[in-house]
Amino acid sequence: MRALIRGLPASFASATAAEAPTSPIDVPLARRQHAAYARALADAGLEVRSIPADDAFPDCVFVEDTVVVAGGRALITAPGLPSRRGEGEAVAAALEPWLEVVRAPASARLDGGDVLRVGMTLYVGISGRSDAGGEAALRAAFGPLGYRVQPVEVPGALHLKCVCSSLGPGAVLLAEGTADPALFQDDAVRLLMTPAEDAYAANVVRAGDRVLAPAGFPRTHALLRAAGYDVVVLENSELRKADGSLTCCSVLF
Ligand code: CIR
Repeated sequence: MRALIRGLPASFASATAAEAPTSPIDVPLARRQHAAYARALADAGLEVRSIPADDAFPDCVFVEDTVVVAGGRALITAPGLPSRRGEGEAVAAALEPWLEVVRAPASARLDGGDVLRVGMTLYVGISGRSDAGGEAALRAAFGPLGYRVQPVEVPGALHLKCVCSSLGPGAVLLAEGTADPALFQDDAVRLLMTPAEDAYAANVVRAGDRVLAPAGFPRTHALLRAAGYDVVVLENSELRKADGSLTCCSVLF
């Protein structure tokens, strides 16, 4: 498996945040945290490809939002935040050697952070960033490949994957008190629940046979370990200040 990541721009201190952080983003520390993340992906056996940052896009390190990959196809999204439109072009160029690249219409709103694939279902958060046009774009791109698209309301969260993430084929980690667990039952999933206070830790990256999880959530780490996962804990404080979680910084394909 490969992971596409993107460099952290010099402009990262001006990345978008729903709420101003209590202390400013420490860009050198953010770079070190991002480098440790890239190393953890490589150590888990993934072939890591990196594309250069573009300082014109302070949020471009959050490469997940620019593309949805399934069934050998890459849908370049139409990000819901106007300042992020245009980030996807470099991503399209990087993925073209491996995947069939298609594009969402400009009228749609769709962030990759809103899309969770479980088996042949693409769950899409209908959020402040993704709308019915984004859902339609997903259906147009992936319906012909056999994927079902299931919208999920995510009130109060930036993206669907702020409250859940994939733990590998047929397995999902979900924060209590957020999306309805029954939503996932059709996909015969193994569902693990994080306590509501650990909602941020519901976003993990399954990489090879490891699970990369954010530091500071020992209960969730213990829960994952008890379920048999090999957990790698990563510091993510500076990316979190810009509303970033772990999945945001890579696209696995
Ligand atoms: C944004 O507001 O778009 C970025 N500052 C954070 C994006 C986080 N992406 C993600 O959760 N997939």
